[in-house]
Amino acid sequence: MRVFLIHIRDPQFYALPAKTRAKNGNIRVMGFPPIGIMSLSAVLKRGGHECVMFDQANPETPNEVILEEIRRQRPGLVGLSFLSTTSYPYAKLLARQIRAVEPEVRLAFGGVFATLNAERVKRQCPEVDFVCRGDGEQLILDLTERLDDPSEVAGITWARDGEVVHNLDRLLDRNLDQWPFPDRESLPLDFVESMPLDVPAVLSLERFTTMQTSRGCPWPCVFCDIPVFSEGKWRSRSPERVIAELEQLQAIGYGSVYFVDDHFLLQPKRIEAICKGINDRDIHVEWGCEGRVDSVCQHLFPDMAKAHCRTLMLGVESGSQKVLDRLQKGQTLAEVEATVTNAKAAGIGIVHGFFVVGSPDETVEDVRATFDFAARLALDTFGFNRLCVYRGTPLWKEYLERGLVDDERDWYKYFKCTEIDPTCLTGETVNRERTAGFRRLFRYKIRHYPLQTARLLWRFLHHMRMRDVLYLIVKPFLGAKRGATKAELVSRAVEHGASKDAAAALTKLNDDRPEKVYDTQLERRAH
Ligand code: B12
Ligand code: SF4
Repeated sequence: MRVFLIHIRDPQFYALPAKTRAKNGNIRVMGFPPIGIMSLSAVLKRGGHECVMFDQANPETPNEVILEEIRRQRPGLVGLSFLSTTSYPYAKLLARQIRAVEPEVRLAFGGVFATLNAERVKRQCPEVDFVCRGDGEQLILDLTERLDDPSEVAGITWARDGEVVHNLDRLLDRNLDQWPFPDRESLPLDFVESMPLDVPAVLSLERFTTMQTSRGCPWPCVFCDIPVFSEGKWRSRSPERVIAELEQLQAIGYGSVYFVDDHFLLQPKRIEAICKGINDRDIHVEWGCEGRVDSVCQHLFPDMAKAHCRTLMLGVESGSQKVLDRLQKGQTLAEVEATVTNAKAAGIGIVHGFFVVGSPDETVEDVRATFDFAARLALDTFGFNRLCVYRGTPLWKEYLERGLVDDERDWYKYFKCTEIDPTCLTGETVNRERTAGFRRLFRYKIRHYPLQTARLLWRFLHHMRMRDVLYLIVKPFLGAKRGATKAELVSRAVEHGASKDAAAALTKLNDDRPEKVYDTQLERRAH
């Protein structure tokens, strides 16, 4: 069967770095590759199907081109893949456009958001035949065989005689080694480093890709839906498969890889074997990963550094123990300090801290403590996002009980907690404190970590234009809230809070609005 797979993006989350092309003729895109559809494409091809992928980050395949290709090639199934609440409006839009031009084609949705909201998505978007939940590999193979009667396909939500049917869940498959490596070479795109500041990843302009070496996380942080998505389980690929994939990536010219695992630092034996394998096979691809600060793998940081781990991203969240406990993060400030110190001492180049502000019960003093804590830590980079609440998380459940959200009315909306929770500071206060906090943080870093700061600036200058670096430095001191500059929109080289706000606002609008925003983005890009 011919299957089309489309990775849906909201334009706020990728950028075209330059008009230059890669040596192989591919268009260079700054962002994370669509590893979800790449994984499914490999599985389909191995199963004897034909698969054509599209990524909305590709300026040469706007929706109109995708529609034309669907008309021309008449695939048996079109799968739309998207990650989050903010890309759902664009998925709906494309699904409706496809249905309008091809009334007969079978349409499927998949990804985390669709999984956690399957029945509601099916009702709101009846144009889509199948909402696919959880892992897609075996599911899509099964679906291609039973398009006409999917009643036996576990993990899908569909409609029979106008009634929404929620088939049984698929059993979690622990054998991740059975799947082929993602199909990274079929899209005419070369990805380079992801947004250097929002998510610094490996901070390199080498040919970049992502890998998934494990899935899931068993912790109960109240703002996170991964434990629900992964049924509280952690599953991993064997070190041998991970090393073989890295070896293949090196052979085809990739220079940096980011592991999109939810918690890479979980199993010491596996990490030890991966690091050993990397060295034994002379793999020199640089990599980055994420993990918890209470990881029992810290003694392996030196091994990881030797095996070219360049970036370690840690979920620090807050500099207030009270807030950490409120978020059920299950970690202490002392653990954060020890982990950052250990990682730097081990020689890991970039240690990043993910922080959130605007949490329930957080006071001005807590926000200040967070920035002061971040300043004192030997972190190289940091991000301070406003806490959001998604359906599926324990925090959403709490908000339902407190009457702050309504499942029927609000399930597809993107809320910052400050917008709806009276126990949060106001958005204005959080923004004011964040600006002031950044100033103190930068001053502290320059005074107490001059070498580290200089090294980081040098690194940025190596990869970013001077203009963007300067803007980055002065931005926190500008005070007044400003919209995204052209440079921000185009290069994503600087923090892009305003674009994110736009993405969030879009989830709350009527269904016709994404169409207009999409058109505006295309026009803007064309100029
Ligand atoms: C990497 C990542 C990013 C990258 C983007 C990656 C990309 N390609 O664009 C960056 C850093 C840019 C990012 C940004 C954001 N992200 Co993010 N991200 C992730 C992360 C860590 C991994 C995703 C991934 O690569 N998974 C690996 C692939 C293989 O899995 P997959 O895509 O899910 O696909 C599998 C299945 O879902 C299924 N499948 C997928 N599509 C389809 C389609 C069909 C037809 C079928 C049958 C099956 C199927 O099959 C695949 C193989 O099994 C996830 C966490 C997670 N575990 O998913 C969060 C996550 C998806 N992100 C999240 C959020 C909130 C965001 C942001 C809104 C954050 C923000 N406030 O700025 C933005 C929005 C981005 C956007 N618009 O899509 C949330 C989503 C929560 C929600 N309910 O909305 C998650 C779940 C993390 C979390 N717990 O908070 N993200
Ligand atoms: S925030 Fe991180 S540690 Fe907490 S549940 Fe989510 S993935 Fe796990």
